[in-house]
Amino acid sequence: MAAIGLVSCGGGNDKPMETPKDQLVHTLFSHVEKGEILYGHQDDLSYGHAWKVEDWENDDLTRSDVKAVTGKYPAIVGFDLGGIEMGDKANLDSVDFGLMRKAVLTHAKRGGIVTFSWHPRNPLTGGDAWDVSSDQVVKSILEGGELHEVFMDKWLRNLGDFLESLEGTPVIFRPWHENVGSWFWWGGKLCTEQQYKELYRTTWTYLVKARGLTNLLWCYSPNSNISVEEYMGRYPGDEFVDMLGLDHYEYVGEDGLEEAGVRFAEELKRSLTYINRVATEHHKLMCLSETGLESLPDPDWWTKVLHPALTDFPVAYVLTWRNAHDKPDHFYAPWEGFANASDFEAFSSLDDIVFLNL
Ligand code: BMA
Repeated sequence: MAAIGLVSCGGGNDKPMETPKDQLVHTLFSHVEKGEILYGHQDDLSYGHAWKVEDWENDDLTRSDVKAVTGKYPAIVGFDLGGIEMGDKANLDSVDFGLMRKAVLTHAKRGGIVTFSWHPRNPLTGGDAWDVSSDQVVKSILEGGELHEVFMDKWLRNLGDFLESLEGTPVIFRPWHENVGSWFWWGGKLCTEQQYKELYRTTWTYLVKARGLTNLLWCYSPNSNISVEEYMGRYPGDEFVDMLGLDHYEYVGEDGLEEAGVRFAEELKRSLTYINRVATEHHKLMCLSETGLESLPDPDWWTKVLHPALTDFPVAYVLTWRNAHDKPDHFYAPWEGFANASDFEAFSSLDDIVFLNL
């Protein structure tokens, strides 16, 4: 296992000051150059399989399913901002935004890296991110739309306030994800390519230009099983994106576990091949922004399926999804006592895989 460390790239007086974002870009590229892949886990410090931080103000946030199994925290911890746009107290998975902020700062202080996804509500219908009952939602919040002001003055303002409260901590921000499939209201069939790009750019322009946030590393992360044309059809442009991501999961079908693993790896390699080509051409980082096999029925998934599928690509990080505290089968990393734990431990000890080494 390799160690993670922020690389200081401070220049002399003649060089412009590096922003927190630039420093994070350099840190990630330095791991990529060494052939290292950072491991990440969603919501790792807020809850895990059958436990949850409750009294967060008095909690030192040392509990982690990943640490319980490997002795190490993940290098990357993911958080979800869904609900921040409404000014909610807690996110869509009942994580208090106070706890989230504390966990972000705690993880960064330990030397780790943070990433944010965002499952915002549907502003037109009041439903959730998965409410695809109208294809007018994106249009309604863009300039000229009836909800544009609400989007700018409430939604993005609330989002900006939270991101600004992180004391300049650099974070990987990947809004409007899985945007080629049509399960979110900003998905492929729910808006035109042009509207999607405008949505992403409007978000970027507000946070970067109007709010002056220099700590956001922007990740564009479509879903998988799409062509490079579909992937790039909604690409917002080089100015707005620092990292090319991919959300890709393994699903077990009627043909069983082994075939599922083969399919997962084949499709992953196919997607990473073109993402690598585009990332090289556009000088961008790349990552596997979400992945996993729910409930981990494959005892060797980490070392026999995931790792071999990744090793040929300069992937900066791989993040497995959350271990829900209230849904016993909804987990993507092992927890103490789970059958697959020894393979995960072996994965965490591989030379090219980076966990947080305290
Ligand atoms: C999904 C599931 C949901 C969750 C959402 C946002 O993939 O895990 O239960 O609410 O992500 O975290």
